[in-house]
Amino acid sequence: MGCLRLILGDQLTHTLPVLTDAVKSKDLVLMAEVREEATYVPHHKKKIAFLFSAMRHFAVELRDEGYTVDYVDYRNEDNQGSLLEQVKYQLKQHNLNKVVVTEPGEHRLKQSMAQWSNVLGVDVDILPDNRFLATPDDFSRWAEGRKQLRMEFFYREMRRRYSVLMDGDKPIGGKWNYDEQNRKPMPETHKVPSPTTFEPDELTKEVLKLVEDEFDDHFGQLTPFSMAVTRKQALQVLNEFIEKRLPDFGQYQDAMVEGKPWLYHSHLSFHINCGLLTPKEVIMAAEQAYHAGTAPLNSAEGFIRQILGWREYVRGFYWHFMPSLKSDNYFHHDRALPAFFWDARTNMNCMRQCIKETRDHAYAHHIQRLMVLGNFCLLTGLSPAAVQEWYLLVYADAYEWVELPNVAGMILYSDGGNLASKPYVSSGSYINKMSNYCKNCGYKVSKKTGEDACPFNYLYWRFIDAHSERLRGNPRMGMIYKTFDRMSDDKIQTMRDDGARFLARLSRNEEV
Ligand code: FAD
Ligand code: DLZ
Ligand code: SF4
Repeated sequence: MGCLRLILGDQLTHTLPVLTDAVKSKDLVLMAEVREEATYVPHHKKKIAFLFSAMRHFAVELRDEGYTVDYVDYRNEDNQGSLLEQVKYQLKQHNLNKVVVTEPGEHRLKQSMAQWSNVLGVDVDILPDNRFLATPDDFSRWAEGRKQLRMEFFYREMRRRYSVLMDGDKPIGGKWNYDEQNRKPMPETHKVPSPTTFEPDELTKEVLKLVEDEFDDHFGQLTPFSMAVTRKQALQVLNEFIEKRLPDFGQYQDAMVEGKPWLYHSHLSFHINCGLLTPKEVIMAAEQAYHAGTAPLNSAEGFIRQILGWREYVRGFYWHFMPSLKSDNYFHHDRALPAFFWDARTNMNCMRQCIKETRDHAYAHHIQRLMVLGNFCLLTGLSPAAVQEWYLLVYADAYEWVELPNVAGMILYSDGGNLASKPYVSSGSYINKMSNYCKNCGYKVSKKTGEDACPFNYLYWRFIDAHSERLRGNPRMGMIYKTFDRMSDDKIQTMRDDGARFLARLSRNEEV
């Protein structure tokens, strides 16, 4: 008797042991498009289309490799609606006596799977996910006894451990981090290479029709759809990134330009997170480009840090701090998400552009997620639960293990500073420096107070004022509180009044 090998939608990797250990003549591979996974948050239409299409293509590849695959599509009459019920059904149909699965990326599913053996009455083997370069235990060992869990130190250990961009035990070039050469705004006339796009094939067209019919009420623009949905296509995205974008990735990493969503970013998170590419091969490709002389060190290092550093760090952080990470609310924030997070109807041009791009592409780059959208969420005191759900559903690369640490730890500081050494907040001047959004805005970035002043300006100081008790003792906030303490009482009162007026309008869902 063989076993049932379940592959989840974000486990589309041929080298996972759940596949490589299979006895092809006996075992059955199960993949299923189920309502529970597609709707536990109402994911962006493009995210569902991307994942279902990638899953269907992956199943075809597995069959070509000789695996026996049961692929249960969304409208199949045998579809049981959830992973557990589908596994139960398939075990019965095929008389199999064991389930093998790779550990899932999300806590809710891991908790559920821990009960599967009892519920199903068969052995359930949950194998480690060997695509990550650090295990949750590695992270917890690293974290033990440390007062601060700064990514930079975790990253240095990962560089040493995998000998990436190293010269013996020293970092190549003598420094671990070249960010002082990055962070440049982009000149308006600068021409950015076009992103790598693909025409939908017949399989993808079927999925697009399905999503249009079944998920019409979900957020987001479904078409045009041009994402890579196979490993071969994902490799093409990687190769074109290394050749055309990586050289300038570093210097323009933080830039934002109206009408240019893709810039010099890699657009690889979709493909790494669902398994079409492994983080290791992406890191190696960037390192090779540096050694071949086609990418400068500031770009190669900056890019590698995002994957070998941030991506591995947030995954370890997630497992280390779950489940409390999800319910933490350090500032006791509870404001509902404003309606314009769904329809982009706001006079704040930076918010409008970032939300529109999110709606159209299920993508926004890091600084848009962090310093525009995230900055707004924290400064206006939106409820962490509402913000977490929004980020989890709107981006096609979002799974809770990566979304939650970024939202709770990085943008909202709702964990009280386990991830970030201080809240990532800024006034409008940062957005104005790094983008051209302010030129087309209904508000004036140069004005600090008044009806037409940039809301980020007074909201920033309102936040500093309102949370003085919690934040003043933080050494990294010292300079900010020095400046604040020099402000006249009149000025502070005007900020407070402007902030209160803006927040009241937001709570009444009036246009801002
Ligand atoms: P690039 O800029 O080209 O970066 C290269 C790669 O580095 C990415 O593909 C990604 O794999 C990795 N990376 C970079 N930053 C991070 C980070 N902070 N955490 C983890 N990996 C990182 N990333 C997700 O993959 N899924 C999410 O749900 C997600 N939610 C986020 C929410 C917020 C509030 C913030 C601030 C960041 C979030 N990120 C998330 C991280 C980052 O914004 C995206 O990984 C990145 O924008 C994806 O685009 P890219 O592939 O073009 O990235
Ligand atoms: C995100 C997602 C969606 C939309 N649909 C499915 C699905 O139908 N079947 C499936 O196996 N996986 C899906 N996924 C991915 C899972 O939600 C993901 O495996 C868990 O969230 C763990 O990361
Ligand atoms: Fe955003 Fe303020 Fe600039 Fe308008 S003026 S685009 S609200 S930062």
